[in-house]
Amino acid sequence: MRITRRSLTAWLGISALAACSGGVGSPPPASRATARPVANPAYDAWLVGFRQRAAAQGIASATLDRALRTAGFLPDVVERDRSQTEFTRTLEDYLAIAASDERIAKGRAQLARRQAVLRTIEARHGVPPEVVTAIWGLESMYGERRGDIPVVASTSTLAFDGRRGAFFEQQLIAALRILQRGDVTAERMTGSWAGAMGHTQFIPTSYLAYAVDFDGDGRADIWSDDPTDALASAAAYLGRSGWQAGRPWGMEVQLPPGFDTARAGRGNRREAGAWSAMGVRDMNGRPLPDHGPTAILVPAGPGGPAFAVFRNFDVILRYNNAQNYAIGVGHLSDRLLGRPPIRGRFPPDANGLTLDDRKELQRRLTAAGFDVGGADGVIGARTEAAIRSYQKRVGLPVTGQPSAELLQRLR
Ligand SMILES: [Ca+2]
Repeated sequence: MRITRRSLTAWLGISALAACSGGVGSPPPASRATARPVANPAYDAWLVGFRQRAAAQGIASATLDRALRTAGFLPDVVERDRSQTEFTRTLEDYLAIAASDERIAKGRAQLARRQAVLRTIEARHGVPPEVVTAIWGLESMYGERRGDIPVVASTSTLAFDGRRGAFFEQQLIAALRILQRGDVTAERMTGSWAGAMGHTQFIPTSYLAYAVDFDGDGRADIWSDDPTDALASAAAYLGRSGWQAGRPWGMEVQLPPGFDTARAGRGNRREAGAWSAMGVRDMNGRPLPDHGPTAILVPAGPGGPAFAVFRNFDVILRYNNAQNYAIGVGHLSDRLLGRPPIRGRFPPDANGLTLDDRKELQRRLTAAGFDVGGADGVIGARTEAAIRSYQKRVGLPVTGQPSAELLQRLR
């Protein structure tokens, strides 16, 4: 069943981070507007046919009648779907968001607050508190951004729209099965524009496959304010995907001079000892620990940070099949435990600017009166708009693009 989640993220081309955390580049659309359906005769006609297909798959007409009260064509969901596909970020930008000061601080507070239940979850599913908390942090900012769009509406809109119609019709059928079981009402069954639900953003098929009732009230409730069932469900997902208890996801490493990066990549696994024999070391200069078959990743190319990844890295990818996401979860989980930031230096970006340069550019734009929405070093829509305003004011060609010359001019 995990294939459905993989399909979703492969289709998104990014992690759920961009899909649900907002503020990562494009201005977030007003969710209230998104949730307001508009009349669409073609959608209504599609629903007639869908009702027959749902009935053939065992969905009772009473279930359909109740659920479809929350349905409706959502043009903004289609808009999000179209704009999402080309959206990618470098690992450096991704980590600046995924392991931001805010996400680390909030995660540490949640980890401390929920230590007891997270330990109980670990005892049952083998996944440690910091990893479950990191997934929670990336998926919904610890429950702050669970999504308020009725899932029957979002999945039916995307099933009707048809670009990924078969996939979303499968999600819609799964959502109806959840409703038919009585786990939640259609009104409470809300999620992101793409139908990812609750604290840990399960799509409906993932819910059917992995959601657990951990607090024992008889329902796997991933929608409630209390995250217990959602956190246990994420742990169950990883546990059943092969998580190895007591093992790390991976670690930052140092490569020897002249390391052939053709040897990097998940397809090239070796024993830790073989990498150590080539001169790969941990960040303290020691040989690599043995956690089974190990791959070396060099996501920013030669000269950038390098990582050794173990079996549990692949398990995180089963949750969300994007390399940046898996490194983000692993690194955030390390930071939640108080471990250090990534020490390797990312090379300058395509504009010739380092992260420090980009932060300085944002600080100087802010000081000059152009709001960038926080100097996190990530050049998003607000920073680009600020650059355009600045360029217009000082009489430069209006490109919205950061550059070394622009930074120099601001100094
Ligand atoms: Ca429960």
